[in-house]
Amino acid sequence: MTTNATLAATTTLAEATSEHTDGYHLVVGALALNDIRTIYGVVGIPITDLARIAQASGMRYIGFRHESDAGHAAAAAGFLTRKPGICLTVSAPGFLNGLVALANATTNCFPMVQISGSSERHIVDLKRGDYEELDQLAAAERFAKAAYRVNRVEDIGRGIARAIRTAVSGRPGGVYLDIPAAVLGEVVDAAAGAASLRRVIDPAPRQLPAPEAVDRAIAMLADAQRPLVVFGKGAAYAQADEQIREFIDTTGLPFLPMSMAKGLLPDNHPQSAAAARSLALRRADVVMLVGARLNWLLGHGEPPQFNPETTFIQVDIEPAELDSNQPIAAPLVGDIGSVMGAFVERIEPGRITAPAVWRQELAARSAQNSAKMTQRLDADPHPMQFHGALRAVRDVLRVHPHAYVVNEGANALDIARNVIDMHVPRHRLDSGTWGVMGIGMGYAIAAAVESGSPVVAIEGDSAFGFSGMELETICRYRLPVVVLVLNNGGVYRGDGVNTASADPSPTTLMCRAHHDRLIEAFGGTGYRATTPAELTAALTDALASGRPALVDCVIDPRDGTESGHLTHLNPTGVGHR
Ligand code: ADP
Ligand code: TZD
Repeated sequence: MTTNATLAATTTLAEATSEHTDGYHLVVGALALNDIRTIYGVVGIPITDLARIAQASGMRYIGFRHESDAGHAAAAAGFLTRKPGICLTVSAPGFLNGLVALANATTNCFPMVQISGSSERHIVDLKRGDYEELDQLAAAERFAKAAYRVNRVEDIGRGIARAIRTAVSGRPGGVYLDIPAAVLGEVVDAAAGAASLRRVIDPAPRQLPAPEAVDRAIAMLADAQRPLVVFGKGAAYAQADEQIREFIDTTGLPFLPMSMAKGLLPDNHPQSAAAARSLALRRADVVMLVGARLNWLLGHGEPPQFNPETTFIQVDIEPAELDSNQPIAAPLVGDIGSVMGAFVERIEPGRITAPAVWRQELAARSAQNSAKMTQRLDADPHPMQFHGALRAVRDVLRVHPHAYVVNEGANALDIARNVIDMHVPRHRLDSGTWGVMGIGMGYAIAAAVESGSPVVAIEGDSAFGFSGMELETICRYRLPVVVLVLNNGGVYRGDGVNTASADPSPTTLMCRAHHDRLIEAFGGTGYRATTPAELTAALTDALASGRPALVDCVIDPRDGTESGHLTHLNPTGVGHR
């Protein structure tokens, strides 16, 4: 069957000359043959022509202002589509700028491929001082799932196929592909070049669990007094939405979504234990992890977050993950779609239920916590605080359930995660496993490019600064992205004082900066909101326009906790409140 991608590949190759092609065209042809439709990057020597040729072939090239942002965009595209996002970087410094995103993607288990041009091998390897000299392959090796180099033009098809399969199969991650400038420029016979390209068949083959492993887990859930299912971003990534819904519906089990699994099942689902999170984790006797690791985000599965008697079931595609923190009593290795499908098939009707006493315990705590939260959200102090601002955002987003939410910061992240309900799978993208700042604009751009849907980026003012220049990219491509800067004038808070000198304190940022004016420089619409009502009006208006916009949300500099919810990780142990 001839697909659009194969057509594009053929056209691209034909364009080189009727008889000859080169490394540039082969890279684009190989990507097109594997249904890659978008490249994110920053151009320069030696990859500028690669971007031009990609555009000429009908592929989209989205040009950024910094490679970290392009890399984060590629990672987000990988998470959203289950196809590796592609990030294109120039040699040495551009490569290194992109490497943060590649490492972050690997940590988050997002598939992406960073393709970087590199300088002359025979000069680099003797350290003779080439233009942008760096042994990039060696540097990338430690920070990626895998790193490869293409040394011959005839290996371009093989290299790209290998990078794609490595990125998406098993536990997804970031792959580095080094292509020296000389290989890109090498001219070869067009027919031989076309014949060297490969289409990867079934890049992430299903991995089925053993039936006895499923039965072991079913027996544990059937005997549990206080069972709990925890969904992580691996479950969202797996696109096994149907199987997961069926499992939760047939068992009636309570569940907790990790932050990027929010919306996999709607946050207002009656079995969601999100509003009783601490109690659910602390009291559960059997916890089933589905695409979620027992890392720091879950207190390593230890007290005080968990009960020391808890037994664990874990569903993961990566066998080495199991037992990494707590002993796993029922390991299930496989892809989440296959594993959850096997559960649904093998559970006899009525075998697994959520005991009524447990359901009531969770419901009572949820009601209590929700009442407290409502009280906080309804308070309307002036100056505006995080909760009031985020209540306004929540209410507007309720009428836009298909909008993507990107979220970073400390308080801006922790509070928004709790306040903003998600109703659709894979619509929330945030700082993730590393708690990294700087993903904001890259993730937002990828979400808009890949989906065409509106995106609302909820940003701490410090967090926004890491990728803020991409406002120009958002405006240049006219993307439907609304950036909300929760501006409390500081890292965490804006009232830091330097008692030692006249310099600003380490946490101080420019008090009362007008971030709204930044986007105006590029033709977008800037708003400034000092009350929840103004924020409601601005966000409503911005979403209705479908145009790039930024709302500077003026927050009380005294609101926010140092390190957000991570006060316990501060070495001094004292967060300022
Ligand atoms: P969270 O931060 O949301 O708790 P993590 O990133 O810690 O989630 O965990 C995601 C887990 O999901 C990883 O251990 C990864 O190996 C696993 N995973 C990713 N994709 C799949 C898949 N298709 N099938 C099974 N497990 C997967
Ligand atoms: N650099 C990187 C790349 N990642 C980080 N996580 C940090 C620095 C440290 N850091 C945090 O962990 S949160 C944060 C930083 C700098 C910013 C918090 O301030 P904010 O958010 O304005 O973004 P709030 O809402 O005011 O807390």
